[in-house]
Amino acid sequence: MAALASRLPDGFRFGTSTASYQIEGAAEEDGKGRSVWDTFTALPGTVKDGDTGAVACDHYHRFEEDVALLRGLGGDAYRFSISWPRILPEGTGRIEPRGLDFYDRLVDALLAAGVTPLPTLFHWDLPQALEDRGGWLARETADAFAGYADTVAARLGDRVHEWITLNEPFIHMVFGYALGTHAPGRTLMLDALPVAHHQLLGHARAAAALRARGARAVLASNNLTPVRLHEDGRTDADRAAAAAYDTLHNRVFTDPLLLGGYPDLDAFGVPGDLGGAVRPGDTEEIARDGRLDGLGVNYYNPTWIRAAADPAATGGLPFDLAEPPAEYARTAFDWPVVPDGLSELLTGLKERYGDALPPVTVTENGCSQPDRVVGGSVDDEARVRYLAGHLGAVADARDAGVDVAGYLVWSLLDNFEWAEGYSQRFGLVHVDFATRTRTPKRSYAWYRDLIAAHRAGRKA
Ligand code: PNW
Repeated sequence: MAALASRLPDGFRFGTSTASYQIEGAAEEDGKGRSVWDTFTALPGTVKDGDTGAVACDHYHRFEEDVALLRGLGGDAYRFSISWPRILPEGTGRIEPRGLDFYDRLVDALLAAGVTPLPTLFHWDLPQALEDRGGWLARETADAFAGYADTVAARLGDRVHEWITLNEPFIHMVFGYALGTHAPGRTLMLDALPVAHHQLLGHARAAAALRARGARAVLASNNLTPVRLHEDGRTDADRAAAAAYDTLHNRVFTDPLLLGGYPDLDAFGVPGDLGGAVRPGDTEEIARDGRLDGLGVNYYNPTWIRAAADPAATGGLPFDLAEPPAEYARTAFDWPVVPDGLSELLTGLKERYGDALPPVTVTENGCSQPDRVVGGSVDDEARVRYLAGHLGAVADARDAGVDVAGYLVWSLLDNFEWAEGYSQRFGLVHVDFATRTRTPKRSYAWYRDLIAAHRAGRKA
């Protein structure tokens, strides 16, 4: 452990991540408006076992206990998200002061605990009122997002200096608008593409609003995946399929922020104007106002690709997602455990973007395991191995010259895992969803000791 800690430099930031709908509960309290996730989870068949985030971890009422857990962990930063409909119940217009008060108390508690608050403005819980006007398919949502960012920064900007605008805009577009497995549950396939552009435009306008309120750093968190060829995928068509998938997943939401424009999409049958959404001046605005002071990277696993067996079945896209090779261990989610995928991803970013790559923070990494409390404790040995392996991969990438500034574990708490409800546990802290009792797992103690060893090394 001391060896791992000493591989990461002074100033390297450790922490954890959560998101509002996944932990807060209090879905109808203190004037909060309805979000698309409140709507989606009320529909039959959308979420495993009919679970909803109505109570979740009840963090809204128990945040002091959760901040005490963060204090005990000793990390530098805590990434949480702000619920847009708590602040603006209709998405725009009327401000709900009780919503702002909650995050005000949370930020003060974090600072008193010595933890830097790192809020995400949008982690998928769009106000339903905005979805009723088209959600992210509507260009106006980008302006609504900037107005919301301004409102939050006006209240918290004296104590919060770093912001993350969007969480995983690719996953939100694909699951929320193309495939319909997440809220708002739309199944538009390639017609979902305007959602990409409007989120990026919203990011740029929100970033401008945050900077006008004195923000020192603006980040966005992208879900990125190294793309690997399937074992029997060795033809030119397989290689073209992998390149197309890489472009869609990894480049569409990153190139405009770092390189000033979208990658070539027409080459594989995706309209380069993103369904007509791109207007003159937009890409310049995104590159200028949306420039990043840091890139947030959420990494879970590589993606194995081969040429589409039947392009008609994939909406014209040239790739199929393939099974990972059998050699890899799997998490409870059945996701393969591939730590060197993270070093591959990070060094690949440096190769692709060169000096245009700002410092990278791993804003999510972690695994779900079937954790149970036995005799008062949770022995999640597999998670300890997972985290140690991935932190080692971060150190490898740093050794190879990538500026990785920090690492945040997904997640502090077991929580509402979207379409999987409470069946997937990602926390360093176990939550009993009958009693809301928190029990730190063995991984919590391991991470705490790692952070302490890193800090001790810094003083020595
Ligand atoms: C992320 N995939 O979502 C989210 O940011 C978190 O809210 C979520 O709890 C966490 O990862 C674990 O799932 C993802 O299928 C959802 O590739 C799905 C995928 C990746 C990330």
